[in-house]
Formats: sequence, structure tokens, C-alpha cells
Amino acid sequence: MRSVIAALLCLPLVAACGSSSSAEIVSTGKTAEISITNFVFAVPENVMEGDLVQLKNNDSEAHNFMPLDDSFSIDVAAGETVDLPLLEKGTYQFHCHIHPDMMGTLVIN
Ligand SMILES: [Cu+2]
Repeated sequence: MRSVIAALLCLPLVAACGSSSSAEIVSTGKTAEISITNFVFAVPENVMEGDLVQLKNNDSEAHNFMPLDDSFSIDVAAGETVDLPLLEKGTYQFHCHIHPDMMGTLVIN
């Protein structure tokens, strides 16, 4: 009997331990791509919460993706593709902090 109670007590702990910072966002398994070409962001529409947004740099210079609230910052080297963290629903105005004139808006539905 004692072991059953111990097992029941452990379950919520295991669930809690399995969570990460993006636990509330369930991955859709889909991807969307923001591409950068000639210092311009091309931002996809109809991005859903849980979609993996990738950042593809078609230029021969490094770029960056940083929301204007500075909540995170992702560098992408020339010719590379990187993953953004899963984002909650909302409208994200962002720029490249290396080239602050490079601006874009990503809407997550
Ligand atoms: Cu840039």
C-alpha cells in the first residue's frame, strides 16, 4: 500500500519535471520559414502557434532575429538556417540587431 501511495505522489512530479519553458506550446509538427535575401526579411503568413519557425539566411553576411522587446536573440550565419523558439500567439515586431534597419513583423495565430 505504501508503494502505491508513493507512486501516486510521484506522478505529478514527473509531469512537472518533464516540462520546459515552452511546455504550454504544443508543437504542430509544421514548419514555416522566414527568409532573408538582400537584407530583407520575407515573413510567412498563416503561422500557427506551435509551428516551428525557421530563419533562412540567403545572404553572404550574418544576420539576426531579435524581437523589439529583446526577449531573445538568434544569429544566423551566411547561408545557414536556424530554428526560432516556439512562440505564443501574438504579433512580434522584430529586427536584425546587426542591421537595425532590417525590420519585420511575425504574426502567430
Ligand atoms: Cu542583418
